[in-house]
Amino acid sequence: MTHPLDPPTLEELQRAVKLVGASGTIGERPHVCLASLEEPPKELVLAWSPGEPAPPRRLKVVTVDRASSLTYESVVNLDGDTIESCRSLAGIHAPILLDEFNDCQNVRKDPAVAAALARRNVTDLDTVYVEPWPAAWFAELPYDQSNRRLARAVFYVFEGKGDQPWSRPIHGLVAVVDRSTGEVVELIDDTPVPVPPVSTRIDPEGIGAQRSDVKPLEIIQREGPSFTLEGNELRWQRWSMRISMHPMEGLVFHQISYDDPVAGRVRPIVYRAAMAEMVVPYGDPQGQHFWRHVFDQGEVGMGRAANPLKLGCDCLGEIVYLDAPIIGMDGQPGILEHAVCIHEEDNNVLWRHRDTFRNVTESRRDRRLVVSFWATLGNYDYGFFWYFHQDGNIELEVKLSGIVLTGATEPGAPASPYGTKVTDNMEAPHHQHFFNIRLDLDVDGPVNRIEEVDSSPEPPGPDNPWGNAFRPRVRVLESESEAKRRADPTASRCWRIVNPEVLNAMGRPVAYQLITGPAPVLFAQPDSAVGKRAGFAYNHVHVTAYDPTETRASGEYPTQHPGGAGLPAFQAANRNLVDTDLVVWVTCGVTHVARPEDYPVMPVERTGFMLRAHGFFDANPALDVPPLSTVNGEDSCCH
Ligand SMILES: [Cu+2]
Repeated sequence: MTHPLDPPTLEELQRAVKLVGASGTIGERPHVCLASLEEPPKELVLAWSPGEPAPPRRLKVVTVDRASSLTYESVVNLDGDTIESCRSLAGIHAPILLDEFNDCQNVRKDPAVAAALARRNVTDLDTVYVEPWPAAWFAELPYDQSNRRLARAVFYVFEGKGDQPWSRPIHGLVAVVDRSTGEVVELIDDTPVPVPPVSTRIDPEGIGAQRSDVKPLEIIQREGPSFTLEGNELRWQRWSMRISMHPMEGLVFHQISYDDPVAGRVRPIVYRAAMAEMVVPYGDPQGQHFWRHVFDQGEVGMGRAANPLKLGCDCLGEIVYLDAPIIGMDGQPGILEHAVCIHEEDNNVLWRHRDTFRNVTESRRDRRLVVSFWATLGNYDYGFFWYFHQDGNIELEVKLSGIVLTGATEPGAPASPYGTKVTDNMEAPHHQHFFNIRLDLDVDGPVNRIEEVDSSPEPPGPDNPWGNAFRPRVRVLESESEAKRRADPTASRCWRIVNPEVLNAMGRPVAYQLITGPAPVLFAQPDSAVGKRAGFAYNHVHVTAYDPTETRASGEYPTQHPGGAGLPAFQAANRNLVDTDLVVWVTCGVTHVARPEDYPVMPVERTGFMLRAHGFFDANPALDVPPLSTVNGEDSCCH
C-alpha cells in the first residue's frame, strides 16, 4: 500500500516523464532534470491512516529546454494523468545536466582554449579533462546578467588508467562556457604554471606496498539485525520513521517517532528532516579559484550524486539497503541500487556504574541505528550518517573525504597565504564546507517554542557568597528576527525545542535540546557573491514558522541566482515563533585549511549536530536496555 509520503516509484517516474514530454509546453529540445514527490499537506498526512483513500499523488518534474536554456517546472497529477501546472520563470536555472557536462568537454577544442593549452605544453587534447563548475553569479560580470546557462570550466591533464585528474591541474585557465551552445563566453588566461608531471593514484596497484599487520574483523549478527524495513518504513526498538531518497536533498526522514512505554503512546519528534543546502566557498582570490562556491545540493543534487553502496567498503555488518527510484544525471528514470545503508553499530558504552560496595559493574552496550548514504561531487565525497540512539537522541554526522581541490604552483615556490602546499608543485586553497539541515520538529505535537539557553556565572554578592554560583539563563526566541543565532561554547549555549502543552513528571514542558558541534561561520564578506547567495552560513541556528514551501536554505534554484533567496527571505517576514509549528535550520561545517596528510586522498573529517531528549522523558529511557549477557546468551560480568 502506498503511504502519502512514499517517494515516486520507477513506474510513476516513467509515467510523469512521459506525460511532461507529451505536453508540448516545455520547449523545443527538452531534457529531464529531476522529478520528486509533491508532498501532500502535513495536516492531510497526519490525519491519514492505512486503508483510507490517499491524497492525490503529484510529482514535480523539472526540465531544461536546451534550445532556449529555459527551465520549466511542471506538476503532474498521477491520479488523473494530467499536467496540473507548468511554469518557466526567467532567472531560474535547473541544476546541471549530464549532457551539458559532456558537451562542455568540447571546450578544449575551442581555438583560443587550445592555444592557451599549447602555451602550457598541453597539445594532446585527448588527454585534457574539462570540469564545468556551476558558474556562481557576480554582479560585476556582464555575462552573469544574461539568461544563459553558464559554467566556469577548469582543465586537467587526465590520461585515465586509474590516475586522478585532480593531481594534474592546468593552472590559470578558466573558460566561462554557455552550457547550451558550448560557446566560450570568456577565457581567463593567467600566467602559465607548469602542469604537475606526476599523476596520483589511490587504488591498491597505484599505491604500492600496504601494511601487512591488519587481522580480519567481522561483524556477525547470528539472528539478523533488530530493525525492520517495510517499504519505506523503518522500525528499530522504540523508534519508527519513514526514509526515502530525494534527487536534490538526498536522504529524507519523515515522521520520526518514539514509542514511549511510560507515556503509553507513540510520541512524534520530527515530522521531516533533510539537508536543505550545502556550499563550499573557497578563500583564494586568484582567478583560478575566487568564483568557486558550489552549492552541491541545489546546483547538482545529493540524490543525483548518490553512490550505489558496497558491502564491506561503505558498510560493514548485517546491512539492509534501500534502493532508490530516481532520475539520474542522464535524465533517465532508473533504480539507484543500494542507495541507503541501514545497519546497527556497537557504539561502546551506553551507561555504566561500578558498585564498589559489592565489586559489581552494571554496564550496558550502546547500540545505535545508522542510516547513511554517500554522494560524490567531483573531487569530493560526502557521507551523511544519521544515528538513532537508545536514549532517545538523534545525531547527524557528516563525513568529508575524497580529494582536495588543488592548483599548480612553480616547483620550489613558497605557499601563498591562501593555500597549503600538498606537493612541491601543488597547492590546495583554503575553503569552508557548510551543510544546512532543515528540521521540521514536532516535539510531542506541532505546537512548540524555542528557547536559547546560556549558562553563566552569578555575579558576586549576597546570592553568591562563595563565588561559585552559576546557572542557565533561558530566553525565548519570540520572532524570526531574533532567531538567527551563533553557537557560544563559552556559555555552553544550546537551544531547546519545547512543547508547552505537554508536561513531564517534574511539571516541566517536555523538550528536545539542540546541540551544535564546533562549526565556523562564513568568512566571505556579506556583500560578496557567496555572502549574498549563502546567507544561511553566517549563523548556526535559524528558526522559521512552518511553511511547507520553504524547503531550501538558499532557495530552490540557487544555480546562477544573485542571492537573497532562502532563509534571509523567509525570515524577513519576522513571523511569530511562540507556541506554533516551528522549523529549525542547523548549519554545521568545517574550515578546511588542507594538510599534506589530506593528499592524495583525505582521511575523513567530521561535522554535525545532536538532538538530545531534555525532559522529554521522566528518567533515563534506556534503563531497560538488557545487558549483553542477556542479548548474546553468554556469561558476562557486566551486570
Ligand atoms: Cu575541504
